[in-house]
Amino acid sequence: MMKKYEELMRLCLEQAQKYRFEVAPNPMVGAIVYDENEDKIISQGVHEKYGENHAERNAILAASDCDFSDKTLIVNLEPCTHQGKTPPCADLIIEKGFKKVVIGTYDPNPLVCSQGVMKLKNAGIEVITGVLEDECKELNKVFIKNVTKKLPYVLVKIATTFDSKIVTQGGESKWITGEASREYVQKLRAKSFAILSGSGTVLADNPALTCRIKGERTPDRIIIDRHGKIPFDYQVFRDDGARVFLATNNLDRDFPSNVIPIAFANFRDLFFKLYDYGVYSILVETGKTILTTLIKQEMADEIYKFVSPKIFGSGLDFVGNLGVYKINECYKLEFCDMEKVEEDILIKAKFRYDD
Ligand code: AOF
Ligand code: ZN
Repeated sequence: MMKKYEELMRLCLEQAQKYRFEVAPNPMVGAIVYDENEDKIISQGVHEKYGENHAERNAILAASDCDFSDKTLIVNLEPCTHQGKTPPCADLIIEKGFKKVVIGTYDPNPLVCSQGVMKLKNAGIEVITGVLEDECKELNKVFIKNVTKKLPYVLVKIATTFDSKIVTQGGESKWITGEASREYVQKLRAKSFAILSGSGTVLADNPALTCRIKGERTPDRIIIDRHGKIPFDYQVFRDDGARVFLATNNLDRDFPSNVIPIAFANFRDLFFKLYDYGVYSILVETGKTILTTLIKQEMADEIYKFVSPKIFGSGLDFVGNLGVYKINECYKLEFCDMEKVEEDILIKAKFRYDD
């Protein structure tokens, strides 16, 4: 039966992820009412919009006159117990008399936080947790950060040579990785609320920092330009419907209407402010200076390092001086995944500041 639950859980995740931007900062959730005796999906429900019905409620509504007493509910996130913008799902599940509930991962929301599982169990419902847990956590990693820290999830993308260089000693950086890796980055952009870059990169390359995949949303842009060095006719300031957050302490000028200036003390301060603007996740695409500061200030959550099969020898390293003298002073990561992207390798790792 576990294989079946995993298959159905995968289906929940597939449906849920379609509403990434609509539901934020709430989680992406999908639910299925399943008949184990008949091996049949009775109905499916998804959380489609922030403030509206949760997935469990939609799945139950879609199975209107069903007898739930021998049915199983599959859901990728623990059912809620709190009265939020919608009534508690756990109560509805109990009221409908479900036999079994299969859950992907616990809800880290302090208002829920394992109370959902407890409530269902206390009502005599069989509860199975941790089905496809890693995948369920991965899908909602932005929500997990948002609800526990009130900060955006920060993913750093970096493209380096085999010896971790990002520029040759002659100043060249195009292109280090292959076309497939660069296409992969476009997909990352499509999933991000905003892309962050700094004045060094913008002045050197004049990038557009848009998502070039047709039909995908254009992410907002965050430009770090403390002293206001970038002229407003640079591509990043183009009015293409995306918001442009200009992190600067040079506020004594006129800004184009699509540009929102933000004064900031450090990255934590900036990210709290951006979170209030609805920037729930950030893809960082910068050079060495910003990355070094982000790591030092413990603000990067994850890194995607594209490694090309090239060696420069000399040149610019992707990260600078972090003040590490002893091995036990180093910054720690946890490797999460690795894949071949045509000629390159992509390494995915999460920062572990608490270890
Ligand atoms: C969702 N969708 O399908 C589930 C959620 O303000 P509310 O009532 O929408 O409650 C939001 C919280 O409910 C959310 O932070 C999460 O903890 C929990 N579960 N939320 O938006 C869902 N199952
Ligand atoms: Zn709920």
